[in-house]
Amino acid sequence: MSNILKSFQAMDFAPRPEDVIVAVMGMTGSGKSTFISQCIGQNIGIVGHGLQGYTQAVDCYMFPYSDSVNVYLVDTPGFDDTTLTDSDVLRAIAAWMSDTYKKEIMLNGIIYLHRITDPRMQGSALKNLHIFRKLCGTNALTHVTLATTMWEAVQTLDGERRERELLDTSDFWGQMHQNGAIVERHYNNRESAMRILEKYIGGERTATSLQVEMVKGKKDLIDTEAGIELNSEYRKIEDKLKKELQITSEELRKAQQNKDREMAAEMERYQREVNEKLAKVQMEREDLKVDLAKLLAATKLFGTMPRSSNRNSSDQPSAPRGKMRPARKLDMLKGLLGIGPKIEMAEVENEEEYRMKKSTG
Ligand SMILES: Nc1nc2c(ncn2[C@@H]2O[C@H](COP(=O)(O)OP(=O)(O)OP(=O)(O)O)[C@@H](O)[C@H]2O)c(=O)[nH]1
Ligand SMILES: [Mg+2]
Repeated sequence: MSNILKSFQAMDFAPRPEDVIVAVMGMTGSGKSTFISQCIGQNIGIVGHGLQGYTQAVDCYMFPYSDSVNVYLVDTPGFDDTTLTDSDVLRAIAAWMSDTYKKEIMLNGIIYLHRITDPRMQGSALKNLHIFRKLCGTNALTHVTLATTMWEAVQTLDGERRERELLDTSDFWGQMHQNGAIVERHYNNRESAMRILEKYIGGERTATSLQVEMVKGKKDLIDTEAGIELNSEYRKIEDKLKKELQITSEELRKAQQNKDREMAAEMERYQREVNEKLAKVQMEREDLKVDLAKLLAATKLFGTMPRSSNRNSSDQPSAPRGKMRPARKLDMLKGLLGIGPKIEMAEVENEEEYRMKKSTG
């Protein structure tokens, strides 16, 4: 494994003009690290198991492709990571991309992986794709490969139908494909991985929109196209939380008026919870307000902070007869607003896992 360069260090990263640099992106669990291991041809211990995001930083792996060409593969965390915030992920990717661009090192290709087992493209799958699209920009699209993984885990007909939907929907892969992105199927073995990768050997390099915006345009991350996209996701969450606070305040007022102390206490507890969530979202948005210098200084080359999870389940007291239990009322409110503890099919690998995850809460 001596010729594999892990944990990118800017000073060690000096690819020659003939070397090939390819970034691998996509949702958590889409198979990015697996793809990289397959290209390298050995298990380098970077593949995850289970639903938790595994790759926590931007790492670069090198392997000699021939006597004259080394290939550098850049592993990235997904935007839906369970441990990192989306801001952390964008900051880490922006830091890597901008630092290399500053040194005039560009990318030969970007491979975006997507699980064909995901029955629907929504929620975090769509968010990932939208941020990816903005991060690339139109110019880099001719250097992009959109590849589906996990074909052996679907019925071929289902896979083909989903692939057609990806291509036929402009907002999914349609527009990117029309603008030059190549579409491939990855069959989970080295031969397939190398077939996808080899297109970039001997090819030209390109810059992504994010690199140009941060380095040449001297924009803060929040003002880049990718930053704007992520910021708008944060705004949507913030709006929902604020609406939730409004409704909860009204419920609290009613409970106080009716001298329903139990309900009032529950509403107050819930308000605190929502306020904490709101503060967290606002902090994550603040994290995007960085320029290149601050970003590189703060991340000290891709340091990322774990996200604190704050999901306590509390025992619910029983309610007097004829009254709706506070917990049920809360669930109803959350349901109305669409912010309950929801598990999306697109976030798990298959239906069995979905059912398991649902039944364990
Ligand atoms: N059946 C099948 N399993 C795959 C394939 N690619 C990856 N996996 C499995 O899917 C799981 C996640 O793969 P990873 O390569 O860690 O995914 P990742 O995209 O790097 O995930 P993060 O690091 O969390 O962002 C692992 O258990 C892999 O063995 C594939 O093409 N087919
Ligand atoms: Mg990984």
